[in-house]
Amino acid sequence: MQGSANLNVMIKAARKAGRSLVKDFREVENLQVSMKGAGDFVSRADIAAEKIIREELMEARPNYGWLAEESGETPGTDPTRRWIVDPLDGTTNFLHGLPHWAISIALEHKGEIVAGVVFDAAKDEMFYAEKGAGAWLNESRLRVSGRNRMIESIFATGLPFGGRSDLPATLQDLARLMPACAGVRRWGAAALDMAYVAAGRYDGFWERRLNAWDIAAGIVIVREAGGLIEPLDPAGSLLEDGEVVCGNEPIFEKFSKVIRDS
Ligand code: 2AM
Ligand code: CA
Repeated sequence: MQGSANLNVMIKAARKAGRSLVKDFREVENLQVSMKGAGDFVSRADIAAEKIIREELMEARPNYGWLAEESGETPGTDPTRRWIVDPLDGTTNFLHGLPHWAISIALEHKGEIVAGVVFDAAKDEMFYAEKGAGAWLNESRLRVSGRNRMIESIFATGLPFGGRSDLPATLQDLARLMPACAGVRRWGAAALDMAYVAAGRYDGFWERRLNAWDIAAGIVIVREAGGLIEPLDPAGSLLEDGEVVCGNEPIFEKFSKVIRDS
């Protein structure tokens, strides 16, 4: 796909940060003897990746606003455009040497996500989309799956960690969904879960209590692949609530009904 200048800037930034993170990921295994040491190392890797992305994006578009996991929000002189960045989604996987983590970069224009990049650097899978130009994985066009039977479908979610208060709600979701479907997966990187829905690898995904930077890029990637994505509360806001349900179009109504039927 011939992307816009903005998309090319985003992809370049993701590749550059990806090289840095892949190098650090190889080091992580050597540090596993001391979890504290490994944790600090991963925090530094995360911050370094964010710095690389920020430098690339801000050099190209110095007037855009900025929202990212590590450095928070900086308004731009152009109030209509904002980068939304998670330099390392799936940090816990990275720390444990699990090759399932990604860089997520989105561009918001007037409150709408117009371009998104989710880069799985360990597997060299670049998922990207631009409004009106389709969703892509490396050189191939993406399309959500066509499955329309719940019992044949696989869904992904994120399970609450570290005492998060949404555990009871998620366990109830699972109790309703698991008997009705072919399986539930939980990998711990929301940006990749959404990219996998776009790629037809999962038929749907839902999760509570996410942040804007976890889901921003995934929103446009899912939509451009022909999927549907909504806030869990139909009257809510995707980016502000961080509670999302998405899936291929044929399954979405049945799937979202099971998830919302709490
Ligand atoms: P992060 O790796 O950027 O923090 C998975 O449920 C989602 O929750 C991920 O996108 C992950 O993003 C986020 N998350 C935050 N803290 C987490 C933790 N301690 N364990 C697992 N996921 C976490
Ligand atoms: Ca994240």
